[in-house]
Amino acid sequence: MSQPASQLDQIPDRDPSETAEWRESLDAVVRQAGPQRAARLLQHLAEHACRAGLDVPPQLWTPYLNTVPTAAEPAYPGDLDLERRITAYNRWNAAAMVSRGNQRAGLGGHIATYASAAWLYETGFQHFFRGKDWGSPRPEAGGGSGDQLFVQGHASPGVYARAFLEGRLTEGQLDRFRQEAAGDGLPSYPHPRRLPWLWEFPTVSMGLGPLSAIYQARFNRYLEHRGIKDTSRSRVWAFLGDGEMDEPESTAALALAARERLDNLTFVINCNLQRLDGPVRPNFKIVQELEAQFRAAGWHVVKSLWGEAWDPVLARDTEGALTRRLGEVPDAQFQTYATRDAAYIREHFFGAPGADPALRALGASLDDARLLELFHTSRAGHEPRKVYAAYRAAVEHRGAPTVILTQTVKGHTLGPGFASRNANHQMKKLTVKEFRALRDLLELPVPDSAFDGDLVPYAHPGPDSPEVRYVRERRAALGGPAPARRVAAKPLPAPSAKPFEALAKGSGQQEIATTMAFVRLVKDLMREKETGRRWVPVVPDEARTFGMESLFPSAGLYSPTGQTYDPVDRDQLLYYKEAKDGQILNEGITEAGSLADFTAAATAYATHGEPMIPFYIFYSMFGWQRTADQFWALADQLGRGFVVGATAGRTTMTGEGLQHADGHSHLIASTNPAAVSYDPAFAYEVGAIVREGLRRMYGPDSENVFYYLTVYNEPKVQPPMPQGVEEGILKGLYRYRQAAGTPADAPRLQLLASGTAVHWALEAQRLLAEDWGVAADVWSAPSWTELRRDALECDAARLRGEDRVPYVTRALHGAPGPVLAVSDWMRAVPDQIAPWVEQDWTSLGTDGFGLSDTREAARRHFGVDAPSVVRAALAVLARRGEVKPETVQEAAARYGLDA
Ligand SMILES: Cc1ncc(C[n+]2csc(CCOP(=O)(O)OP(=O)(O)O)c2C)c(N)n1
Ligand SMILES: [Mg+2]
Repeated sequence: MSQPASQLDQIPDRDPSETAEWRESLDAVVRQAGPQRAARLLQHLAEHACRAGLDVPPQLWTPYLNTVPTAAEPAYPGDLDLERRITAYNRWNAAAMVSRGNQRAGLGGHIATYASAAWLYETGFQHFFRGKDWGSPRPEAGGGSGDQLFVQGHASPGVYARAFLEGRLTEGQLDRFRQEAAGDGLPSYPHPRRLPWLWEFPTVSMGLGPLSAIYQARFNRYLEHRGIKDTSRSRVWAFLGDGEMDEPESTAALALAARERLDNLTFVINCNLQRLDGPVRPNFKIVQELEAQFRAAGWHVVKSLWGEAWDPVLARDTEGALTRRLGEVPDAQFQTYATRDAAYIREHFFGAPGADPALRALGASLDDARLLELFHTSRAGHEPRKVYAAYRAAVEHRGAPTVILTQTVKGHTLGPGFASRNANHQMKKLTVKEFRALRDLLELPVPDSAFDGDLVPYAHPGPDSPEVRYVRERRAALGGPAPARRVAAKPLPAPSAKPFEALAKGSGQQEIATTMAFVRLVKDLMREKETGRRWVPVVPDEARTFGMESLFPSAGLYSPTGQTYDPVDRDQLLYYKEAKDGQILNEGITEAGSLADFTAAATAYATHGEPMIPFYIFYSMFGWQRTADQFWALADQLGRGFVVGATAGRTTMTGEGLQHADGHSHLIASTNPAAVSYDPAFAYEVGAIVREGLRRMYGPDSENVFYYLTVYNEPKVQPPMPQGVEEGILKGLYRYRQAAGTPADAPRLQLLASGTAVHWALEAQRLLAEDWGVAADVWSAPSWTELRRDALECDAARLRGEDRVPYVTRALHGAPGPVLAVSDWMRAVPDQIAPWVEQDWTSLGTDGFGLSDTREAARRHFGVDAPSVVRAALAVLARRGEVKPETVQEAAARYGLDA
């Protein structure tokens, strides 16, 4: 029989008959021993070849079995008896705190997630997770970094329960779970901003945790390769839900993690086969799907599925019938087995029509008790030895990140009302009867008399009990408590004045865009002696757009493998220089990845005790609206750094059209309480803002904020900084140029503008004076958002009876005439301050979709160019009777506005 064409036919086969013999041997096995046997032999050979270092394609699937056989498991290093009791206390207290909160305050909470994951955490806490003092190379300098734990948000009650056992939290605090308003309560999920000494990483927005974890592991390497911190003893652990893996961000950076050989990273995916509404893959198998996905990406995959009870049964699976059946039963069916009696399991699992006789025989040999144990509870994720074996396999693996796919039962130990039930994610309390059953199962010394009606007590063995002593000893041996957040970083010295002076001088005759001004400033700051190396430029494949390629040869692009090729532009001054100690993180086209980079760098002051100064510069339109949730997580994680929306504005991106035309990011940014937003007009404003940002974020009383600046690509002559405007820049408003050349009794108004629109306002000022005899004062408003925030604070103070006047009201006080505001953003951006402006308020803006055209045409289209501003100004004045009504039409005709 002729063979179908093979890819290999293209290259000579040195021994075709040998090749044919191999093929025939395989055919013979299929004939004589069956396809299963042949497949098994092939898997053996593939594994063998891999171990021998042969370059063969990786297998994408393996059977639905544990990766590490029981016989190959390492000895368990802990006192299992004690650890069981400790886990029992944690299980109890986690369920108790949620139930009590629900009964007493009607609050929510999650019980089933931790119930399935208890051993995944406990084994880690007892034997793996390293605290901040672990092997610290320089304890005097604030200790090491320890491991970084991304805890599954809905498992947080278990982490709190453990902290209670350790004495890190009190009973009163457990009772204030989700009751934070009065102080000293516990946030629902991991929130560093809410509980900064415990949580390092906010996780509950599904998908952001796995993405951040990858970039965190990557940033740990970056710090090490750049000689900033020895992070070789840190491991990133990310605990994830199998349902969570459906979020696009969860898998977005898998390839990066494998490509960069991040063996300092472990994913633990709790495959309880359920998400919130029901099964994760009702008709398929989530573990197998994830295995293929991770293997294809190049990860080391450890499946940890079955508990020990399965071993003797699998040992009798000589024909592979059981293994096959386990591999074909869809997840939702398996979930059902976990809730049914032995007769159902016999009939549907072992005895389905057409079932393999060997499988039937195997089923018949198992008694009912054994069957229920196997199908109801025996999962690897509930057995510390199995979890330990999987974790060891992960930490010992070199050259690739590891994912542990561990199978559990959602709601394990909580009884038939919870375990494997579709609704269990949302169940917030157990009945007293269920608690009694839990107590008996866990063998906890909680007497009936301790129950207070429906309210169950917490359980604690006492601070000197063997359990607590053991926990403390283990944590001490592993370098202190976990999770833990600690800020040991010292303030950074202020940079020298020179780079800022350069901007304050103005650009003379030269036209430069504010994007370029920012990049030049940062280039100078990166040369600062003490702080220069702490800058971390992050850019998603737009460095050339922003004129940053001049940084390539000087700072270098970070690449853990250095540059293994001869770059095409080697002979050029600005060549594409990659280096192991490169400073720039150029991630390719991933705003999400870049923001994850930024977040790791922006929090290094806490995570690693090393303040870094990241600036993340992106295409304005693809920042806030695309990744606003990550900006929220950044704020939650108390990140500090500069976020720069370049090519900003709805009309400034000549010809790029509506997908690129950003007229609203400032509005989105205004919703993030940690974002200090600016829309500077001039280079000197950029300088003043960055200087103040450095002081506020890295100086002695550093604040947990990050700075957001929008910069433009429109070249302009940059004026020198006028005297005494610094405070106004930072507060958000100052008078830039008073009206001139008009009579004292001329009609007058105030033009407020931000960003590139200040130039239109200045042009309008000239036209109003020259063509219409109207006097306009021009104000620059670098931050509508900060003005509003100040006003909101003043309002609140006034409502408390204090006498505070908002800065914006004071600054404009007495300025004659109405106010007309204009910017390259939608009107709602400047309108933020309208309630606190005493004068008549009108605004112009770029509401609606953008379009592709020249700047001039686009500005005319939105009615924000200088002539449009003039007409609007005349209309406002006409309404007040200060100019003749006809002038409005005259202006339209004169400038061709309605043409
Ligand atoms: C982005 C996002 N979408 C939706 C939710 C709401 N949510 C919280 S937990 C959950 C189900 C989680 O299932 P899984 O990841 O499997 O975790 P498990 O509790 O089963 O371990 C959902 C939908 C969320 N927290 N974040
Ligand atoms: Mg799940």
